[in-house]
Amino acid sequence: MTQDELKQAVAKAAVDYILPMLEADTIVGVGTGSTANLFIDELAKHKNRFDGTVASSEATAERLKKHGIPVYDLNSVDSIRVYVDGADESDEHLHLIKGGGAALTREKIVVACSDEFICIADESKLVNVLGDFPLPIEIIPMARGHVARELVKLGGDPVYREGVVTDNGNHILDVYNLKILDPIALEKSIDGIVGVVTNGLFAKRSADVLLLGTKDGIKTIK
Ligand code: ABF
Repeated sequence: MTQDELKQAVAKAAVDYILPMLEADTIVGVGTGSTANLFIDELAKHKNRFDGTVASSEATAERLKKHGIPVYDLNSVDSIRVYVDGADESDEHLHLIKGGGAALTREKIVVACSDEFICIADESKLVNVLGDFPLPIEIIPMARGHVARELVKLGGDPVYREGVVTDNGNHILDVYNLKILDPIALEKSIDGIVGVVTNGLFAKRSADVLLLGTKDGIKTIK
């Protein structure tokens, strides 16, 4: 199976996984990226089974609206039953690297407000040690130099993501050559750097379930 076929399979598996959770007043949190887009297209087939969604990016909100799925402002909903999103890497403990799609801040906010976080990915995303994928960091533009210098002290090689402005008007540094042996500790260290808005380690609050699309079928990792 191709990577796209694996993404399609895991997107459908995610809809099947959450269907029993859905009630008339249920709000679903929706991630960003190509796997999340396939999830949206599958979810649309059941849009009458739940109330609506909270989106993790403008791109996701637009796709949901095109399907006629209500998109609510996070501040107007009481709770989010489940959040479904992709990732760039996951280790076996469901610690994630996210942010390749530059949506990490709103993703992390919606994760924090969700009862359950289902990560969906193809098998290429599962790694033993996080860090082969460069760690995205959303930063306040004026602090780029300061944050970069602090990241070097942590052992990384930060690279400014040219031409990208996030939905929040901020910039991204991608940090290469990190061997992330303690994701929670590194997430806390980076969060302490003045000028950092969000870092792409989702470890303090990891996924609850990883649905992994593999050539041998869908694996459920908890
Ligand atoms: C998003 O999913 C981002 O955090 C991450 O970069 C992306 C993975 O994209 P894809 O599903 O296209 O591989 O949540």
